[in-house]
Amino acid sequence: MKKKYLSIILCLSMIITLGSSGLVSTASTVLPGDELGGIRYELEDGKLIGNAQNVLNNTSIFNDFGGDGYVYLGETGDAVSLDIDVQESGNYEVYIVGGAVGNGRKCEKVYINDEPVWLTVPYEGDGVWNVCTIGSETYNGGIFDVSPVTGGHFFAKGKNTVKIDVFWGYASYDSIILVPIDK
Ligand SMILES: [Ca+2]
Repeated sequence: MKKKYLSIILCLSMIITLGSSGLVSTASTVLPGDELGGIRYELEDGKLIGNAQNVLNNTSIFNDFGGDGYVYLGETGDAVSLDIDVQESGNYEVYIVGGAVGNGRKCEKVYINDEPVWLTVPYEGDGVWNVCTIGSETYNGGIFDVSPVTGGHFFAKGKNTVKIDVFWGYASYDSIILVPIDK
């Protein structure tokens, strides 16, 4: 009886050891956008709207991502809205880590505290993240593009909301990165 009890304890401690070693290996990954030195917020923590989907702990398309996964937005009506906690009020450059699925670049509407801007995601193959700038509508050689807003975007200390709303869709979104602009 006592022997059986001991083997259960041993079994449980092995499971705990395996679980914690798994966590350590994912935390050390260098991700696209880390070079900006900004503050990263994970889109999979946001509120999903329409048929938006969380893709969690799944490396079948993207083999790396921040946090627990990313959000896939398919068609019009799909959106993700993320409340972010900003420690210091001020102006920030905003980047969104996204990857188009299927051929062709994608473009979505983004709202920063209800201020509308645009986002374009270049297509460089399935499973490739791009660190995308957001901004106002512009055209480069007749192709829709965005021009970053001069001076960045103002964020108040505390709760702010960033929403990505499908315009073209069929794209995945991993993280939002805020880079403070020197005053
Ligand atoms: Ca993520």
